[in-house]
Parts: sequence; C-alpha cells; structure tokens
Amino acid sequence: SALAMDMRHGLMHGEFELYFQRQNDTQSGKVVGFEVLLRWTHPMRGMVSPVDFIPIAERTGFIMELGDWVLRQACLEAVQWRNPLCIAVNVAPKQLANPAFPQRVRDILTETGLPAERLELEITESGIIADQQHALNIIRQLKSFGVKIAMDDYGTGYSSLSTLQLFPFDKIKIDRAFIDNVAENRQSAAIVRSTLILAQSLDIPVLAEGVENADHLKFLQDEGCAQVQGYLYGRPAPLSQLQDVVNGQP
Ligand code: G
Ligand code: G
Ligand code: MN
Ligand code: NA
Repeated sequence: SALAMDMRHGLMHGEFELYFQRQNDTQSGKVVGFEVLLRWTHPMRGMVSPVDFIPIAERTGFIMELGDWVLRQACLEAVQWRNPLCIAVNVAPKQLANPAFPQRVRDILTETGLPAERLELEITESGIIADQQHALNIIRQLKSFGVKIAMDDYGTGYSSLSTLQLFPFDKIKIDRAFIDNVAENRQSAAIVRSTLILAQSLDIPVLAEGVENADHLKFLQDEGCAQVQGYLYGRPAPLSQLQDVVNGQP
C-alpha cells in the first residue's frame, strides 16, 4: 500500500519520533521509568497513529527494521540521561519470533552502552501463543543477559494462569480497559483485584495502565498495585518536554 511505502521513506527521512510516558511508583509517586511510544508525522497526512501503521508494518515485515530503530533510538536516548530511569519498549510478535532477536538486542545494548537492567521489553499474548516453546526460549535468552520482560495488555487476551506460570515475566501491565471504570464497575474492579492477588502469589509486580484520575489511583493504592501509568501523571511526550524528569534532581 501507499502507507507501507511511505513508512520506508519516512524512516529514512526522520519522520518517526519517540514519545515517552512516565511510569510511577504508586505509593511514593516517583517516576521509575518510561514507556516508549512511536510517533509518525506523515508529510501529507500529519500524525498517523501507531494503531494504524504498526499493523501495516507487521504485515509487510517492515516492523523488523522499524522495531530495530525504535530500540536503538530509545537506548541511545536513555543512556544520556543523568537519572538512570528504565525504558519499556514495545516488541511486536514478529520481532519476538525472530531467532536472531536476542542477539540483536544484545548488540544494541553493547553499541549504545545502556545497561541491560534499564531495558524492559513489553510483549503481548499474541506474541507468545503461536509457538510457546519458541517464545519461551527467546525470552529466556533475553533474560539471561539482564533484560526484563513485561506482559502488556493483560486481560484482553486469554491471559490464562498457565501463561503466567510458564513465562518468567518481570511485570504484568493491566490493560487500561479495566482501569477506565474500575471505580464504578464491579466486574472491572473484580478483574483488577484478582489479577493483583494472582500476581502477588506469583511474586510479579503489576503496573496499571490508563490511570486518569484520583479515583483510579486511590483504588490501585488501596489494592496494592505497584506502579501506575496514565494521563494523571502525564501524556506521552517528546523528550524535550521531559528534561526536568530525566536530567533534573531525582
Ligand atoms: O501511543 P499509543 O497509545 O497511541 O499506541 C497505540 C498502540 O501502538 C499501542 O498498542 C502501543 O503498544 C503500540 N505501539 C506504540 N509504539 C510502538 C512501538 O514502538 N512498537 C510496537 N510494536 N507497538 C507500538
Ligand atoms: O497497548 P499499549 O499499552 O502498549 O499502549 C498504550 C496506549 O495507551 C498508548 O496509545 C497511550 O497513548 C495510551 N494511553 C496511555 N495513558 C493513557 C490514559 O491515561 N488514558 C488513555 N485513554 N490512553 C492512554
Ligand atoms: Mn505497551
Ligand atoms: Na497495554
């Protein structure tokens, strides 16, 4: 498609940019890291959402190049910060399935000098269900050199108990669909609570996404959710707007 061709051209011409969204400790309120979110400003169409271009990049295979660029760029940025905050980078299923992926990540860390402990990779269930053993093997390699693995969009897929038991996740990110109405909707509240209890029994910290207001935060504080991310703390923003956070007094 036209958009697929434009993406290739756009990557070479600097049309892609990284935005960063804070992740905060629920109790102290302190920033602990950022999720890295890709943005594309198309010369004719303006801002194109990743919801629209990531699926195309996945279909065409361009995600391999694009994902590589995101990872490298994010590490290059983060290594320059005065405050050694973590970065969480989204990894598409096709990237994760690539047997060369762990070595690629390792090379990027070596090239950029970012300590592996500062990098977390966010993967979705669709990235691990096709071939569980293969995915597990790749995840183990990544973890062997210190990279952390987060389960993204938790609750939207099968999210079965066996998935959580089989995969050595360092974090579970509850999808924002469940946080949205957590204060009013008993079903959402029940899902969030049971996820927190389950994660606690497996000793995996939980981050809640889409925290937009004080009611959301209060609920998550009361229920013992470790980390929060959402508009209450900050929208995804370019690094130029986050200088006080990454380079200021910690
Ligand atoms: O930034 P926003 O909340 O609009 O992102 C929309 C979707 O695009 C989310 O599901 C997010 O995970 C995905 N996304 C954003 N940046 C990247 C990226 O660099 N790689 C991949 N694979 N997905 C991304
Ligand atoms: O799918 P993933 O969790 O990777 O993507 C996160 C998406 O959620 C991004 O598109 C980001 O812009 C969006 N987002 C982040 N915080 C909030 C929030 O508080 N409310 C809403 N509605 N969306 C959010
Ligand atoms: Mn994510
Ligand atoms: Na998510």
